[in-house]
Order: sequence, then structure tokens, then C-alpha cells
Amino acid sequence: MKTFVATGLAATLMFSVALPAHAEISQRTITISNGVAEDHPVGDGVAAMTQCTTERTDGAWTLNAFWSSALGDDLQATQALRSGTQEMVITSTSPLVGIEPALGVFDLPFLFADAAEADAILDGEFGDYINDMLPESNLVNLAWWENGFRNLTNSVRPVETLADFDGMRVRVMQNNIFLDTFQTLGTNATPMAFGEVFTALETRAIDAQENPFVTIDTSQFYEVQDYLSVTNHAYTPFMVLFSKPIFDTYSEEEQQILIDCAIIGRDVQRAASRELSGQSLQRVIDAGMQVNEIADDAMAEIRDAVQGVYERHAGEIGQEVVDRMMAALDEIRN
Ligand code: 2Q2
Repeated sequence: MKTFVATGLAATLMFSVALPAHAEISQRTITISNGVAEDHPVGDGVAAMTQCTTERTDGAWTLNAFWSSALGDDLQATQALRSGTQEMVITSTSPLVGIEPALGVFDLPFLFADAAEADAILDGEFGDYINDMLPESNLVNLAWWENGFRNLTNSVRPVETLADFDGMRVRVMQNNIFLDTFQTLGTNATPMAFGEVFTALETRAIDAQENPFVTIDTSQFYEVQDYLSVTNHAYTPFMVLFSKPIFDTYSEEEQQILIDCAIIGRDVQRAASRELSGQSLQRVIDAGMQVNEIADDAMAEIRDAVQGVYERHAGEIGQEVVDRMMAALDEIRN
């Protein structure tokens, strides 16, 4: 084997360049976008992730977060990641089903019973199974964060029974499964990007929308909605998506820092989401919203009404995906 012996200038150059503390870490500016306001729990997660990356890179990285759809809605931002023109987006899975249909599994109504189930599924084998599908769409999911359990608000009447949904003009995320669910409940459902919802409610172009308490609070929907009905009809995850074309230019050490810090951000964000949820509910009540629970028998009728959504959409989601989800849930519950 030929051996290379550094001599003269080459030797001087090679040994005179002092390697930085982290040979594999470059100066970087990372752009992050999101659809919610900065005081949403996503802001806590981004702050924790930023502190983590600053420590791990000795300040070599700068994370610039943009809020309230300033860089476009979830789908537009995700397309920017895929083309390598933006680093990160924290987005719901629901508007991305056109990119990866399997993500639609999370939109099946009443899928998760509580946050513990959601965490076990997302942080377990099933979450990894979905994550492994994303690189072919030029995306890397660094971690699963929490959007949360979704509840209905409207400006017409309290929704206490299945019949109360009838004819209500409800905005839903751009997703056939949500569209079918709310049409099946008897509403006049309209797909719309999140950034357009407040104005559509304010102008009465629509009557209703559905989101977790913390979003209803931090996006100030209480200013344009009178009624909040606690339906918990779906749990939406957030993905902390990174552009694969950009991720692939990072060293292994840098890639690991992104993943480690997104997971630290996850635990802070979920805790903030769950702690703020009760405070947000109280805040929207204090702001004048009339909140109602739904009686067990009425809720049973609502759940029964939308069971057919599972069968109608298993094909587009992928039967294997649905089967693996149901098996994973059975394992947790038994
Ligand atoms: O109803 C919605 O569209 C929201 O739950 C959004 O998915 C969410 O707020 C995202 O816009 C966050 O980027």
C-alpha cells in the first residue's frame, strides 16, 4: 500500500490548520415556519430546540422562526422543503396527504382515546414506520410534536347532538377524510388553509372550524366564535419536517444534533401543550365563549355516524397502514 508522507509545505499546511472544536459543524442559518402564533406551545418547543442547538454547536447555528403562516401555509412550506429552498416546517399531517397518503391515518375520527395512546403510537414502531416513508418525498421527520385533540367552535348554536351539526358551514383542513367526516355529520364542509380561517369566520363566510383549545385561544378564534363544543373528534400530530436535500448536506454529527434537539423540543412542546390546554379553555370562557360538553348517548350517536369513514378511506390511506395502526392500538389497549 502506498503511504503518503507529508513533507515540506504540505506538512506545514496540514498541521498548522487548527481544527475547530467541532470539525464537523458549520455556521448555519435554519429557517423554520409554522401556521400558529408564537405564543402557541409550538413556540415553547422551538425555544427549547434553539437552546439545545446553540449549546451543541457552540453558537454556530442560528434558528429563525416565522409564525402565523408568514412563509405560507403548511403545504406551501412543505413544498419549499422538498425543493430545498427552506430548512424546516412544523406542520400538521393532515394537509400533506397529497404528498404521502399514509398520513391520512391520523385523520380517522376518534382514532386515539387519549394523549398517552397518541404518544405511544407516534414515538413507537408505527411512528418510525411512517417516518421511513418520508425520505422518498424529500422530507425527514425529526420528531412528532403535538397539535392536539380537536374541538368544534361555531357562531350559530351549541352542538349537543348529531342533529345540531346539520347544515353548519364548517371549515376543515385540506383533506378528504376530514371532508367526508364532517359531510357525514351533516355539515356543509369547506377545505381551507389555516391562515385563511380567522377572516372567513370574521366575515361569516363560514360558521365554524375545529382545532385544539390552545389554537382556538392563541389564534384568537374566540373573537369571532360564540360556541365551543368539546367533541375531541380527532387528534392531529405535528411533524418537525426537515428538507432532505438540505439534511443530506449536513455532517452526521449535525444530523444527530437536529434529531436530538427536536426530541428535546418535543418533550417541552407536549408538556406546554397539555399544561396550556386547560388555561386556554378558561381563557376562551373568560372571553365570552359558551362551552358545552356532549352527553355520552349523543356522543355515541356521533361516533357511530362516522364509523363508515374508516372503510371508505382505507384504500387511499393504504390498507396495510390502517391495519398496522389498529394492531398497534390493540397492543397498547390489551
Ligand atoms: O386546522 C389547522 O389547519 C391547524 O390545526 C393547523 O394544521 C396548524 O395550526 C398548522 O397550521 C400549524 O402550522
